[in-house]
Amino acid sequence: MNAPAGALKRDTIPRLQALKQIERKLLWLSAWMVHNANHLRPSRDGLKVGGHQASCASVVSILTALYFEKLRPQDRVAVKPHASPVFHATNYLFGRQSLEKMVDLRSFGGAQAYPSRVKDGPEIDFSTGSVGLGVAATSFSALIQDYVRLHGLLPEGIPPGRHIAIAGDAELDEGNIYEALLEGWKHDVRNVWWIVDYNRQSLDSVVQDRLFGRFEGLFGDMGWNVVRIKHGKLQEAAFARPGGQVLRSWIDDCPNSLYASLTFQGGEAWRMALLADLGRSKEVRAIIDPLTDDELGALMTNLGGHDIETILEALSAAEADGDRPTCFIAYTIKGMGLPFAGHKDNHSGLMTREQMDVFRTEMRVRPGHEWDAFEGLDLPADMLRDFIDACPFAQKLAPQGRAFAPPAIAVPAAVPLGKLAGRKLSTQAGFGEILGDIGRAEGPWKEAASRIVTTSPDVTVSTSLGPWVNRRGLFDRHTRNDVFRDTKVASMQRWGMSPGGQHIELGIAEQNLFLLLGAAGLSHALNGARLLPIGTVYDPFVNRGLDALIYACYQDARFLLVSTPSGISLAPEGGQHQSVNTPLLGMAADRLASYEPAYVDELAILMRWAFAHMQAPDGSAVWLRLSTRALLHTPRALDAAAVIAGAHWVVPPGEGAPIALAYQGAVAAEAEAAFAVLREDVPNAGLLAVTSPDRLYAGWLAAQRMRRSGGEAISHIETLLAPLAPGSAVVSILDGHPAALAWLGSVRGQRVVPLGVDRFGQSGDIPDLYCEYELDEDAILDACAQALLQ
Ligand SMILES: Cc1ncc(C[n+]2csc(CCOP(=O)(O)OP(=O)(O)O)c2C)c(N)n1
Ligand SMILES: [Mg+2]
Repeated sequence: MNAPAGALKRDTIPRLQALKQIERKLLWLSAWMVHNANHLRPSRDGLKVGGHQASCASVVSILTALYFEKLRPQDRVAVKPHASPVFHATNYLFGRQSLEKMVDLRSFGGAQAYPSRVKDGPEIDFSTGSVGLGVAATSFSALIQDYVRLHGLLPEGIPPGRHIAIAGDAELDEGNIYEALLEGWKHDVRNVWWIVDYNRQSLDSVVQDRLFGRFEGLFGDMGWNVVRIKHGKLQEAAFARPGGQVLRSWIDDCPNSLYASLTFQGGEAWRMALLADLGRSKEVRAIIDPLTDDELGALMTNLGGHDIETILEALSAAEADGDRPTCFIAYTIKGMGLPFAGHKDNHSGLMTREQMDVFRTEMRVRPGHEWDAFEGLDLPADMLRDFIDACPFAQKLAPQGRAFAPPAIAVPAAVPLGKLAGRKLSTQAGFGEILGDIGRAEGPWKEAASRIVTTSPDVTVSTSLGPWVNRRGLFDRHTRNDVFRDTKVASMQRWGMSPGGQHIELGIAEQNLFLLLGAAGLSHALNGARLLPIGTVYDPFVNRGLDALIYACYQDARFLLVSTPSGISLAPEGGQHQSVNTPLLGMAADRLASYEPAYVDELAILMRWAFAHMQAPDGSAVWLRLSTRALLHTPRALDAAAVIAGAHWVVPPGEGAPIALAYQGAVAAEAEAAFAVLREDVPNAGLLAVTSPDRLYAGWLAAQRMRRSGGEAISHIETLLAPLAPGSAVVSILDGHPAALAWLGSVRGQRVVPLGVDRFGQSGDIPDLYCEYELDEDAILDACAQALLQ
């Protein structure tokens, strides 16, 4: 990255003046964009379109200072969800957002209501929308940046970036923020800034007074620098005058609600309130009496978060402080500069047409020129264009902009797999063995293995990552010896930590697991360094991190999730450890291909495929639901394509067969036993191994869509079920919610008797539990009898 040609030119432009012009334009464009969407586009459904003019106005100065002065192209930013319009406007000024999309804000194909990587394009570093997640994501992306840097994977000449969240103050109510803070502290995360838009308003209300004191304490405890950006230059100048400290104390002590209400009411109300409390001070009167109402209003609302100079000073001081994580509490006013500034109900408030007309006049925007980038400003357009083009942030990192697109890492034809025949092995144990063997480093997997990074929320050993970790070590920015090993205490686990380690050990918080997988799964785009992230977790606790998992998928992050153990097959552990709903989650989650193999030969096919699918342009993240239940492996030839497509016949049905069993996962043994008995009565019955209801279902829907649009397609499950007789029956069995397979009957109009778990589990052994929940051989045969009689 050479200095841009315009950099010199930029130095000749009065910088603060230019920034203030941009600030003004962002305020206008964001308010106009929302206005246009709500008032000027015809509505076909009568729904309110919405948008957040007040939330945008709150951060206009912060965005201006950051994007047009401080940010470097390698910096990565999560912008608070409700600042989406002003963020789109920012990108528009950089030429990275189109006019058409802004005109179409919140309509189909237009700019998204909340910033979206996938829908708005790669200039969005992090999607935001579910409050709290984008903020925390920056801490994990900073950790991943350190990881790739210390592994020597960053592209040459690209210095590490800063990972920045512009957060709404109510986002700090979300618990995931504090989980992330604690985890960040453990990993000594650097290069993170969180800039809190402290407008002291959320959606419903004005937030508690002096909350900042709590934030300061919490962040300080986690090793963060906390910087308050409280007063602007006007206020500081007033405070420096005789009596100024009295005024400062009054502002500092003013309850949030009163401050907001006075802001809304304006200069006259400020004067009455100040005179009532401080009217006897001649010095204070000397400050406020000469001011007009408007000037007094401007002074009282001149908070630090609206003063570009003050913001820049605070950011520069933090830069000089190095890479220490820093939280800026920027005092702002929600709706600043708009008619509903400070009003507690302004979150979804929209300016009326009349208010917009007044605002347009104030902004000197001529009708018909509302979208012009430099309309009504005090500096010439070409000067501002030069200024923006020469911003450090305007520079490209890669030919296509700021997002990288490194090539895929080659994936060998097969994973290492020992002899399975005759062994009793669970899929979880098989996973541990395969990954451990990949971790031996030599041979065809050497390159791919060097890109694998594993992580687990305190269940590394119990999800069978042990052999891999023993070979590859734990990642830490600092080398730390394994004390147990050094003192020769016997242990199976070798837990030395170093910057070269390839396992990131997390605390128990599952949201952090998925936030980290999300960050690692975007490393190719954000860091230009492709990783193959694998996260392991107990299957039921996917629910605990579900929002962050969906968030990672929404961002199109690429990773392999291994959830194990699963289902009631985890017998003695009881109901809170036995998952029921996860197969349905796998079906319902977009950009997540979900599988549940029963045997390790299937697992081996799927693991190899997953490493490729995670990297394919039209691929996705992959989820493997595994089990600790050991099954006897017998030699067989498998159709890999069928395993990947979601199902294969273990015993194909004869033409016109009246019944088939379809099993998924660890209940294979019961299905096989029942099938042996069934075949005595129905010799042409079939036995179907389902590896992925998710893929089967997706394929079926896709084929139907294709046919509806006149194309020809037949899905894998349609082909598989074709030999069965019309009106035949399918008994489906899985250790999870039966609805995951109950739909099979709709494919060709067959009758399904679905077996599975639809109640909370409990402790027991497998025979007792499979009997109670109707998954054992008898239950399957009963279901077959019922199916054949129907
Ligand atoms: C997880 C989640 N819960 C609830 C919401 C609905 N919601 C949208 S904005 C908001 C309050 C935001 O307040 P703040 O973060 O202070 O933003 P600002 O004041 O800057 O608009 C809430 C509760 C959401 N988007 N995400
Ligand atoms: Mg707020």
